[in-house]
Amino acid sequence: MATTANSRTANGKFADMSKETVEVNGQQHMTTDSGMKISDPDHWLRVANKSNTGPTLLEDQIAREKIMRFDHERIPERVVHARGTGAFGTFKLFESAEDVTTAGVLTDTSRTTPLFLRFSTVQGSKGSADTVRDVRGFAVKMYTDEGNWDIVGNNIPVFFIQDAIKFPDVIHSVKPEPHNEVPQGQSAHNNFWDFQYLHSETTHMNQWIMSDRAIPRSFRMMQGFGVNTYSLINAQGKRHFVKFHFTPELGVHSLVWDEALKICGQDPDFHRKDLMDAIEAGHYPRWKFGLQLIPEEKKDNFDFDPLDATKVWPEELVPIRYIGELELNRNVDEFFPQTEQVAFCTSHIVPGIDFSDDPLLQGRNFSYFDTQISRLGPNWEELPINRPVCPYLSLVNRDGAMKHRITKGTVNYWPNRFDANPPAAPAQGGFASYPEPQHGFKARALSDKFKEHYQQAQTFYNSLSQIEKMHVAKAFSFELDHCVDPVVYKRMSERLAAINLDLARTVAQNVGGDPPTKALKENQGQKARGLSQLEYQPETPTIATRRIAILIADGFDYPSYTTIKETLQAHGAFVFTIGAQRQGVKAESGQSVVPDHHFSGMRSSLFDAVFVPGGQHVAAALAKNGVAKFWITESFAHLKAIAGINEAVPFIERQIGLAEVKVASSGTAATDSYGVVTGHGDPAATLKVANVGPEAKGLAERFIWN
Ligand code: HDE
Repeated sequence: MATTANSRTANGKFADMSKETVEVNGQQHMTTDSGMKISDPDHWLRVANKSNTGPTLLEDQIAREKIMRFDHERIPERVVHARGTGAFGTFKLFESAEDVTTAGVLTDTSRTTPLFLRFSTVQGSKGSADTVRDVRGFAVKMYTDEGNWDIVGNNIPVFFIQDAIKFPDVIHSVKPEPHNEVPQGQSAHNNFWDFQYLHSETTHMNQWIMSDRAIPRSFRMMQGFGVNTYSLINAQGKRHFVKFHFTPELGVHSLVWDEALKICGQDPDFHRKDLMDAIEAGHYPRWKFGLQLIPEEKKDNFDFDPLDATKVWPEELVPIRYIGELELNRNVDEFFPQTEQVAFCTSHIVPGIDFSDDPLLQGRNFSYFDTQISRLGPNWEELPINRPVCPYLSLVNRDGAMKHRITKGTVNYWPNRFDANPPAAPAQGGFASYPEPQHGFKARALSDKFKEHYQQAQTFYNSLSQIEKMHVAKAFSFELDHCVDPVVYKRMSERLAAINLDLARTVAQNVGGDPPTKALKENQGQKARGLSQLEYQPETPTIATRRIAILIADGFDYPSYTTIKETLQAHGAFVFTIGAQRQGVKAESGQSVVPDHHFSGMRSSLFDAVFVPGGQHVAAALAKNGVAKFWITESFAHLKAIAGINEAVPFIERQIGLAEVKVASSGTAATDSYGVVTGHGDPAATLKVANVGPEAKGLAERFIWN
């Protein structure tokens, strides 16, 4: 991916935070928090008797401060989305949406708006693994000229429940069970599936989370959705309902389940490292930003309610209008004050944007504001990561724990005799709520269209490719297998007959349910665009940032090793050499290469592809190493690109063990069979077949299955 000039330097948020930023630079002496220089940080003050074994003195203010600060380092983790990572970036419009909104951030194409984006998983605690099966959070804070605008979205466009009052129930059901705090970061347990069965409104969402969307290959390769319905208001006061979309330039790609499970143990930080490494290397991830718009008067024209967050707005009916681009281009300097203390609020909007009566959004607007108080205290909006970059001043919101800002002047109320800090009229940029007429009576009720729960779940399933459908069946089978209460797995597998009878029967068979014989709801086979992730392929497939392992052993062929490595690196791939030890490995022609990792330190699951260069003794040497052999077998099972040259070819063929992959054992041709690219002679010819390059087809396209 090309790295364009971006606004790193012009980013107003960096200038803002720099006021609070200090650096560990080796020059400045260490001090206490009150600024006094410390001469001995290693010993607690004590009575020095003959052998220096006297009592420790509580009077040591330096030691007390250090221990006391350590004792209080923790703050409550987020009650959901505790595990996450973030980065800074920018938002640029390429088309003004002034026909539907007055918001500067969506109309002024000359602006570069700074932002912070935090990705997360939902269920696990702060120290859980990145690659669990879960929804991913996609929370964007834009520091606009009119105040902060937060889109607190997910990588799945729908949600489990329709009414915010059910949120504590759905989250309790998925979190570790109350009696034993088991399992961590997993939905595969009785309580979750019990809740899902008892709330048929979750049926659509649980199709999505059992699909490959819930095990992304990278945060950079997922979509982001605002999920809830907001409003846009234009200069004439006209309202459109809106859903926000972020579509990744790299396409949408997932792990396979076996990989995801293994990576949880092999590298629990896999996703956060992937994001940081790409940004560090200058491969800035980008997303197109789009709007789906429904004019207010057309709200009732659909067979679903556009304010129901368990439904998508089918793109055939409401196309996405892409108007901007989001780019992430800088890692955080320190995790806690930035990623941990960033606090999002669905209620943070700017003039030109407003809410809707989406009952989930209304509850969220209360919850996010409230939760920040227990996590960060009442002055959380003053923290450097949270404060706006535009001028801001609240005359009345004062005091409270950890007040930071100093507001000069003699009045703290409005109106005041000085007319100090008057409100802004809408024409001066003041926010005015959309004057929606209201009539009715109080009731605990949702509209009738909210009662239909299966149609879009069927459409989602019908729209998947065969492979994706198979993954859904396997995911349900895994999850319900982990439920030990027959009530749970029996009735949940039966419920699947409301989606697809074959799916229900397969899952019931696998998990011990009673295979249903009749559909619970007839499936008419309706499909829709934008649901199968295979539709989201990059316009230009790229190998940049893909992790490629090169396996070597004594006697490897140096020229083919270097040709392959250099070509891949020239196209931005992250290449790692793996050998028996991190000690010099001798090439046939005498050169010595120190591998980046040794075989016991890494596993194939952590890489996207593997190459084995040729060499007289390489096959025999690798064949003696169990990890090297399994590397190839496992890579093939995980549908990864595998390539080998000359003497490496029979080694690869043997590990795969399938006759039909026997592709290039004779002649000089280079061939690609089932993603296994093998060649004889010239390594460049093999790379050509693998089609490594900006226009790459072969190797890069292999990744669509991952
Ligand atoms: Fe959240 N959610 N949520 N949520 N959510 C939180 O706020 C809540 C929902 C989402 O990176 C909490 O600051 C309620 C939908 C993300 O810091 C809390 C309801 C969507 C993040 C909260 C929902 C989300 C949160 C916990 C049902 C997708 C992480 C910590 C009405 C559109 C933000 C915090 C970050 C976090 C409440 C449903 C996404 C408790 C009551 C739907 C990405 O306020």
